[in-house]
Amino acid sequence: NPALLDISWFTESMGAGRPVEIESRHRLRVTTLAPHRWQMAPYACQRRTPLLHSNQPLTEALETLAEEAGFSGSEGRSLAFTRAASVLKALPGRLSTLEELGPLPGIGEHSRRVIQDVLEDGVCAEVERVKLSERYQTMKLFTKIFGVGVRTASRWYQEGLRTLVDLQERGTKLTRQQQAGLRHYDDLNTPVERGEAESISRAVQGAVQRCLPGTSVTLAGGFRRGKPHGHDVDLLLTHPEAGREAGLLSRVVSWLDSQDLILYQHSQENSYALQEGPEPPGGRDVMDRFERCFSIFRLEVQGGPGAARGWKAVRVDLVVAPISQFPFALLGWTGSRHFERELRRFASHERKMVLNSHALYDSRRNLFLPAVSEEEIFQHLGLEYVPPAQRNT
Ligand code: DCT
Ligand code: MG
Repeated sequence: NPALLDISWFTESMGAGRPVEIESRHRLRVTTLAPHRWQMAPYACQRRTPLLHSNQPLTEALETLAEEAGFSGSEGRSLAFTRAASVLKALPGRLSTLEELGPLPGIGEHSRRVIQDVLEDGVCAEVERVKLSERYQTMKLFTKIFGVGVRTASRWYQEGLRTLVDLQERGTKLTRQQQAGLRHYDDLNTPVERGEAESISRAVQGAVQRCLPGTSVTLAGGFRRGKPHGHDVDLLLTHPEAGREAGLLSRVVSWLDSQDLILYQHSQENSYALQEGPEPPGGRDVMDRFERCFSIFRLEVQGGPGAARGWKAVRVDLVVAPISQFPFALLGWTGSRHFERELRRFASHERKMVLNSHALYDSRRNLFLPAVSEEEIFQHLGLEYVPPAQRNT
């Protein structure tokens, strides 16, 4: 029963908006784009990537290798696998042979081999080996501790540590953050449900209304992209009158703390000044310089893993953005991580602009480009607007 599906967004970059025929539930035949079936814009921020896609086993395999490469400090290799996975996520149908891919951008030789293995055998031996390796498993275990990154996990592995018990028994020096991460390890590695995120958002809403009425609280991160669950709750705070947000965060956190809603928190001050110039905030692990609170909330629950004690620990990030930077903060904190990386790469390589979560700077004209909405930022970049639900790259 052939039906027509509009994929104009998909072939946009090729200057064509052509329909394809659906032959069966999974097979798409592009009638006018021979010889290979699919074409795709080169940057992930030029594509629409929904949450659900048809190539899960392939993207899982590639993302395992991306993660493994990241654990080994091979950022370039990690990025190559992430890029390949991102392309597959944007395909409008299930891939059944490697040939159908054609010369799609961003899928290298190694990724093609992995895809071929999974298509032919259902699994890729290299991926299975990685998943079983002691190093990968240990790195995964350690990096899931709040406050532990690849470098620390790698050092512990080199020192012969293999389990969470090892960390405790050998008296490994832990930061206050890591101690909290270890104490709440199981809870923090249990997915946060959307309802739980909304409930935390309401609690924060209540707190800001007490401290500074008019402040808005926006649920960003994966939940804004439509994910049903996530690893944390990302909340952006802003006030419509410039400057009023100063000092807000500490008052909000104190109040939440007084209500026994906070199990752990540490805050960082705003260290961003536009006068500093257009460079993206420095430091490998520094995403932006907003005033920010990294916290663990004590969320009352009725069912689920924490039901017996009546509460569950949940990671929450509170970020305060001045109103003039809010659209940039919202865009930056909505993700996905790869979508953000691609936006910045597009801005820099294609437009000679510097984009971060604070501002957009045009290096050719030497000026900042203000925006009051995400849409306006896309316009400045000359990109078609991609709604949050389509940023799941
Ligand atoms: N982000 C980014 N670069 C980073 C880290 C984060 O651009 N190095 C952005 C993208 C998403 C947002 O910040 C929130 O980060 P996470 O909570 O890690 O991502 P998420 O998509 O919300 O994932 P999850 O659903 O697991 O929380
Ligand atoms: Mg998140």
